[in-house]
Amino acid sequence: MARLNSNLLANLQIPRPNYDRNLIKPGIVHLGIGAFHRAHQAFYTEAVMNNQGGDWGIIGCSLRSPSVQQQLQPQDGLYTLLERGADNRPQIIGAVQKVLVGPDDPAAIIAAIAEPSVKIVSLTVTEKGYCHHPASGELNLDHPDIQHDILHLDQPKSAAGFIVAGLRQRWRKGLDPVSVMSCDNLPDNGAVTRAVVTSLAEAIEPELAQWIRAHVAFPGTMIDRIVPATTESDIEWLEKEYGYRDEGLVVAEPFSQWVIEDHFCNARPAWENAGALLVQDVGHYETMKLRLLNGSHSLLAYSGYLAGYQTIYQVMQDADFVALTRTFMTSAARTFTAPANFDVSAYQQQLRERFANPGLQHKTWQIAMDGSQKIPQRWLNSLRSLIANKRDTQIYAFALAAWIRYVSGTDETSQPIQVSDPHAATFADIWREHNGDVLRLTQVFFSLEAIFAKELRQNTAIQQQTADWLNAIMNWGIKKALKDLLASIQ
Ligand code: CS2
Repeated sequence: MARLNSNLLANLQIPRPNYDRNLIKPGIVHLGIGAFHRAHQAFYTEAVMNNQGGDWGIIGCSLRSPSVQQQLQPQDGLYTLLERGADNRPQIIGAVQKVLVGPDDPAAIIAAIAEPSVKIVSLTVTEKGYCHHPASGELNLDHPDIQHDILHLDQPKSAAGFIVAGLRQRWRKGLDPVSVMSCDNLPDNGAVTRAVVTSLAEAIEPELAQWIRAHVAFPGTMIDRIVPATTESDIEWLEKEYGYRDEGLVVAEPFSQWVIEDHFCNARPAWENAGALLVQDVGHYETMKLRLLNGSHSLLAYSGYLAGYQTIYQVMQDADFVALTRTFMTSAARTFTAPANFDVSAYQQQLRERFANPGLQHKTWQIAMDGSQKIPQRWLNSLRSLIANKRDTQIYAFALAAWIRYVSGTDETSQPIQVSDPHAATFADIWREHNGDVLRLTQVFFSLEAIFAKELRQNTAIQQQTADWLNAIMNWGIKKALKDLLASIQ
């Protein structure tokens, strides 16, 4: 079966780049070229180049594994973005010009950032890729990758290290600064990125840090599109329907949203012409999305997995879980100010419909990953606000109980759960040590400073409530505990 590449393009009966890929220069270096970036920022950038051209080629960088390079290099950087909703809509994206792999050739990534035509460095490196303390937003100077980068900035490992090294080259060469744009699901992602980059620069070369503070912009963004990991059966489906093989296939829902703080220190693509919203302040959008969409996602991931559901679609076929989602969203919506003129109930309804998209095989296990990095902004900030306003916190206690139960590493049929989290070993230790005493176990979880802010570490009432739900889940199973929760809230 023919593999996707430039020569094959002319024979395909599906939308494809209408600009000359050989003529464009790189304008963006993207760190963390996973499926999410390829379905989101690359898709918007592609639309800009299709409509009005411009030198916005993307140099994609993987900071860990060479797999995306292996997928895209033989395909000349081309890949299919397949939207799955009421119908299937494939499109070939041409914006990615090259994929570099950090561990293989760190100097190439630094040199790419220092290319005169490059104007933006963007990132999707996941929450833990910032090497920061989630509670304070500050760089964790003890992180092994950061320690390494302080000593060997010419061969960085961390995202911040690559950015500082690239900016240092631009600064030394007297080039314009580039804007550094985070596209990760973190509150105030622009400010977090600025903090980690400038702190690392400060630890290496204070004058460089000063230049960065004075000249580099760190726009914040809110990004949204559900992009499950591609499966072999997706690739086979495309092969059967369209007659070519694409190892770099990306599957996404039709919906996408991008809100960007209009604060750039260098040129940017006219993403607003491709549907992005350029605003002065993304904060309200970001909080709303993190607490409603991602908050529900994590809740459904832990509780749904325990109930035996593999995908979010399956979870949403269970009426009790739909009721759980609705109740959770009502509670979360009490904790933030919505963006001006925004219909939050319509947004919630739309989220439930998006979760129920039968075309997406979005695994509960995938979303359950890295809970320690996600829970603070998805649940705990809302929970603190509910506590401060003396509102009902049951649903958050239930959510936390489901998470604690999940990270025990064993499911309700005694099968192992592969817990993927930087703190997985600590969670296993806590379970081993306190298995017989649920309240004590819960208290020890709440004492983890990397996850729980002081107010929650000291709040015995919420710990007791969580322990009660954990007991319920352990004694009766998640489905019965959920019925009780719904009965107690209604
Ligand atoms: C998900 C997100 O994996 C997860 O944790 O909650 O990736 C989610 O699908 C995106 O943020 C949607 O925009």
